[in-house]
Amino acid sequence: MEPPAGTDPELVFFFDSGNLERSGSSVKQIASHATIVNIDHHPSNSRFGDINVIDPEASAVGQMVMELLDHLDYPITPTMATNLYVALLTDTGGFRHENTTPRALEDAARLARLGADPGHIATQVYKMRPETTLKLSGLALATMRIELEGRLAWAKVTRRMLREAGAVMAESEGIIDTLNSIAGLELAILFKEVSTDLTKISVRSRGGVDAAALCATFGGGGHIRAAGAEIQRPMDEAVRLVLTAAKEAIGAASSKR
Ligand SMILES: [Mn+2]
Repeated sequence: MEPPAGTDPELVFFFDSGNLERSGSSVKQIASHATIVNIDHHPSNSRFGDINVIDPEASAVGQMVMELLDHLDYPITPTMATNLYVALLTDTGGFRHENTTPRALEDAARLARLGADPGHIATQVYKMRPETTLKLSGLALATMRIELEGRLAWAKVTRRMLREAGAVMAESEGIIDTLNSIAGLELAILFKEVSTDLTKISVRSRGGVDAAALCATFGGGGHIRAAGAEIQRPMDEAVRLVLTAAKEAIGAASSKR
């Protein structure tokens, strides 16, 4: 985020930013002499502000902003309600993640009463994909393989598919979640061919496997349920290496149970 040119603010608010590094170098420079208010819900927040308001119980920072506005007796306009609703919707994965608490749903209902339109917002957020994205998704899902009696699913995105769909690699982002929607699945892996000798992987785990630990073996990282890595190998080699490690990890996780 760039500050407006020619400004030298004395007070800077940070929202949803676990650390100062995430906000870019120009902000950091301003922050070196401004007063910083750090409002966030990441438990790992580095508390870089002069004032730190951290609430790991909040599903979205938008909820913390609502509390702040209430505290200051500041009315929430329909535009503000719309933006705050987007924060709640997206941070709960469309009210599907484990952080979809009663409080999140109550706050969403309140924002809807204040003028946020849930149907319209969902359309704007989730139903605006270009058709090239769906074409790419179709080509990639056609390569899907299911192994270990349905516990492991994987698929590939190649540069050839990008050309065929008229898409760019960034459009492959949602494919891993489609793979991860299979009933009974424990581990989903998507292989992305970035170049002849660079393959990226996205991993999702719903079972006992730590996705971050699996990706760490290949120099990557992330969270227990969602992680990734960049592997300096051609696609086919990366597939072989990662699948071997993934099957071992699934085996080790199930023997622990
Ligand atoms: Mn957030």
